Amino acid sequence: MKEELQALKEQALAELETVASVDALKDLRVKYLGKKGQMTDILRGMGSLPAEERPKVGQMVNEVKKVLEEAIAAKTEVLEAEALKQRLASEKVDITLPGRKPQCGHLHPITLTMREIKKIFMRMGFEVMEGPEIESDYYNFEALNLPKDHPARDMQDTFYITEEFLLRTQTSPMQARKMQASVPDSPIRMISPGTVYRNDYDATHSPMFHQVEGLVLGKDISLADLKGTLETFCKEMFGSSVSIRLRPSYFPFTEPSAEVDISCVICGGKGCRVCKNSGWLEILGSGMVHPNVLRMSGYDPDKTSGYAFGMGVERIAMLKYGIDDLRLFFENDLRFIRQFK
Ligand code: 2NM
Repeated sequence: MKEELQALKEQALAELETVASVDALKDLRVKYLGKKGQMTDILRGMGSLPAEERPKVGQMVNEVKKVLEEAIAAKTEVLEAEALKQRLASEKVDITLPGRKPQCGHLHPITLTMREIKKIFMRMGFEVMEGPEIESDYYNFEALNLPKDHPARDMQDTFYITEEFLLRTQTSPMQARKMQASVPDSPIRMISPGTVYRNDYDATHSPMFHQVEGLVLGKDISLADLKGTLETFCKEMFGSSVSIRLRPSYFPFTEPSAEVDISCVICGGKGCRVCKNSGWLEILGSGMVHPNVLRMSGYDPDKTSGYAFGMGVERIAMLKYGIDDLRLFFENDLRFIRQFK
């Protein structure tokens, strides 16, 4: 048995000399010292030795194991150092290369347009008030003089959550809230920007879109104030060379009502595809606040008058940036979105 151990040791050490890689070294370790290795085979024979021989042989087994472990460890160190040296010689890091630029996000064109609209009105002294997107039937319709049989209240056009609650179809409910929260007949000059929802989807309608609505109330506020303020807004938004015109219209919450058009920003009013050869673009709805709306929110139409208006942010952005399909805003194609950095 002693001879067997001696032979095993010599054979292992000889083989170790020829090993050239860390992987081969691992194999060698398994072959001699592993659970199913040659050392284990020899140990199995211990049982047949006379009792007095066993401690001596046991001691020798431990010595051989120790010698082999140490030799393998030493060789591992040598091979690893060699491998590292080779890698350092072949791998080159060019520390003069410029760093990678971090990808930086930016605001969505609708957010940019929304901010610009808000800024213009803030400069004119308007306060900005936001409200809930889930509204009651009362604030979204009833308080704004939309009768029960009005087509906008149809299930086909409005997303109802329950019979009483819905996704707001306009931001004006916030204005009814503001009137009701104010001391009756105190002046108001506000805009309410935000997201609104209507059951509609094509190149010019999205079920989710954005609006800015405005309300100005006070003593002797007239249609002249409406026209002057909205003309200033349009010139700030689209350039000082645009002119505006008011066209009679109808809204349930205003009387009289008017559409505000701007001279076409594409052709300058000569007529083109975008303005359908009319020279004008519809940009806003507006009007003098209906007496019923004032009364329902605690204002006295004999003491207070005022105007209101509303605009679609997507439409403004489309005209400002020359975009012909509104769906582009919400498809999140980065090739489109990245143009508005
Ligand atoms: C529009 C057009 C005309 C409007 C009315 C009101 C309120 F609250 F005073 F009744 N807010 N906004 C209004 C008027 C909105 O959007 C096309």
